Formats: sequence, C-alpha cells, structure tokens
Amino acid sequence: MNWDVFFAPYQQAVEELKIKLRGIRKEYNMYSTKHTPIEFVTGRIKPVSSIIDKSKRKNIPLDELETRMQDLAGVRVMCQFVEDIDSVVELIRARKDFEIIEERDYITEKKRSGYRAYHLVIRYPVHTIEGEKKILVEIQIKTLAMNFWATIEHSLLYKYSGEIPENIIERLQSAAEAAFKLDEEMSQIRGEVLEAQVSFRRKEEEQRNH
Ligand code: 0O2
Repeated sequence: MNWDVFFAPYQQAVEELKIKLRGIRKEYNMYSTKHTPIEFVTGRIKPVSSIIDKSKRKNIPLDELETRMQDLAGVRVMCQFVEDIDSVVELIRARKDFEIIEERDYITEKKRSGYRAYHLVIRYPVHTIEGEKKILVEIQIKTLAMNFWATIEHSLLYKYSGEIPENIIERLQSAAEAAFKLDEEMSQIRGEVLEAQVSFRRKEEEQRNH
C-alpha cells in the first residue's frame, strides 16, 4: 500500500475543511457582532499505526478502508460553550458543500469511558487531477473542556495500549464529570462572558478606526 498516494485526497479534504471552518470564525470576528461559536479548528490524517490497529479491531480489510473507516480524515472544531456545539452543527447542516451521512451525539449520551463530543460524518468532494473524488471526513465538535479530557484520556490509552488500569479508569470517569460540570458552570455565566467579549471587540474596532 502506498500510503502517501492513498492519503493525498484525504490530506486535501482536511486542508480545505480547516480553511472553510476557520473562515466561519473569521467571518464572525470581522463582520458580525455575534459571538463566534468556533474557538479553533484542527485537522489530521489518521496515523498508519492507528489505521492498522482499528482495521484489525473492526475486521476491516485494507482495500475497504475508503468506505468503511470513516475517520481517516478528521477535523475537530473546539467551542467555548456547550450551546456553541449546536450552532456549529446547524452551520454545518446548512452547507451545500457538506453532505452529512451520519451524526453521533455523545453529549446527550456520553460513551462508557466518559467521552463527550458531537460527531458528524460528511461526504466531501475533492478535485484531483483524475477528477472528483468523494471522501468521508469525520468532524468532531467539542468544548475546550471535552477536548482537554479526550486528549488526556487518548494519551493514557496509548500509554497503556488500550488497557488502562481500573483505578485510572475511575479517575478518568470522575474527571469527565468534573469537565462536564465546568461546562455547565460556564454556561451559567455565558451571558456575562459574551458581553465582555463584545465590549472588548468594540474597543478593538474603535482603536483600529482611529
Ligand atoms: P484516534 O487515535 O483518535 O484516531 P469506536 O472506535 O468504535 O469507538 P467509531 O465507530 O470508529 O468508534 O466512531 P466514533 O465513536 O465516532 O469514534 C471515532 C473517534 O472518536 C476515535 O477514533 C477517537 O478519536 C474519538 N473517540 C471516540 N471515543 C473516544 C473515547 O472514549 N476517548 C477518546 N479520547 N476519544 C474517543 P479512534 O480511531 O478510536 O482513535
């Protein structure tokens, strides 16, 4: 398998989606007085070792990766508030260039590990020298707190090769609840935070225009 050739359209899809989603943030910041629901965006191609592990775990032959492994290309959108996640989902649903084929709501129903996020799988057209190719991309939408928890848990999964000791699993579950509580607390003071951000932006704009 020539991974570089295989990954080329996926890499292109990730780069294009990062630009498009970052563009939404820019538009909010430059031309709107509304709070931007997007804090930052990252993207990655799944590492080969992780593809091989997952294909073994899920019994996916390598020649069926394109259709059966939905997160070869992944984009993450981080939000300040849980409420922003719904806004981002709505913005994505409204687009004509993203065809949503699956949605997984791990916020209403968290995973057993404690993982919370909203996942969308889209079919996205990239234009290559051989013509149009439709690529599956997983978009994960999370708050900063959800992302913090998932990043730490992911490192531990890697450290323990997927077999995290029971006492650490319990700690992670209680950390997930603490992160969720933090999101709830932040939602309570959301109005105050938004007002502060708007007046800060107004001041910035006044200074720029002088
Ligand atoms: P990596 O290393 O991030 O690429 P499954 O693997 O069966 O649980 P499925 O059906 O492929 O999941 O889809 P799902 O649930 O949307 O999960 C895809 C990705 O979401 C995972 O990819 C992770 O990135 C993230 N994710 C899902 N559950 C968890 C979790 O409990 N903890 C953390 N930290 N991330 C999670 P990979 O291939 O598992 O991993």
